[in-house]
Amino acid sequence: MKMNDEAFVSDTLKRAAGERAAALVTDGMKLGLGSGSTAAHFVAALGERVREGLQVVGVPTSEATREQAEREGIPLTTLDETPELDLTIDGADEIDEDLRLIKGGGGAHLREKIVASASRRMIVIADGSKRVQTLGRFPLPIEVVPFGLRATEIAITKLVESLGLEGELRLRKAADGSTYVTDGGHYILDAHLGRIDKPNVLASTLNNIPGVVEHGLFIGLATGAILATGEGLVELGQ
Ligand code: ABF
Repeated sequence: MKMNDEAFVSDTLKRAAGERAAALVTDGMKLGLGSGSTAAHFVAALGERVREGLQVVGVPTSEATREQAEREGIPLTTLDETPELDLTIDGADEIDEDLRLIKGGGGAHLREKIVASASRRMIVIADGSKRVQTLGRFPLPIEVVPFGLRATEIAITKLVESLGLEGELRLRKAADGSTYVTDGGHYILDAHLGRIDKPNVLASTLNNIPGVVEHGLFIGLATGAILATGEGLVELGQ
């Protein structure tokens, strides 16, 4: 399918960020391999370096990334075998000035957060349009257990309102119209909040709701970012 110009520019920027991230990897690194289209560019560039002799192992954050990494010939491991990682490279849907993220547009945020938490460093790669002053324009994915879904929805709505936020929760659908099911067998409620003024508070309180498995607010996990803009790469943190 031919990309339209905007999509082509975005993909070019994502590729630049992914290739820059792959250049940061050194021999012997234990890596977290992110998910999404930007991370796919990183995995492809990493695969080239592996085929040239780079010695690394990687923990994939989704089945899609696992399949791509296997095709690229990147040696894979698990967090059980390799519980402490050196570096995770992953995409994001929004990035604020404090490197707080909204992730999960692709539904992989549960494994992504676990892998990021096991990593000494996490570098986010994205096209520059993902950078925002305030998180929340992108709907916040909230992963929930199917059991008791309606009760969980009501609890989340009450919490959101208690924090002075407002917005609609929408059960994520798959392409065929069925309810989307994550790699972990859960559902996702996308919270269309518009803006999240206190992401740290929302992140910690969401975790207290029974039935909520995980959410897409990544607070204090990203140590750096590589943002590709029309003027070049912007590198933040490390
Ligand atoms: C994944 O990549 C998700 O957590 C995030 O939603 C998505 C970003 O997608 P893309 O890189 O395709 O813009 O990490």
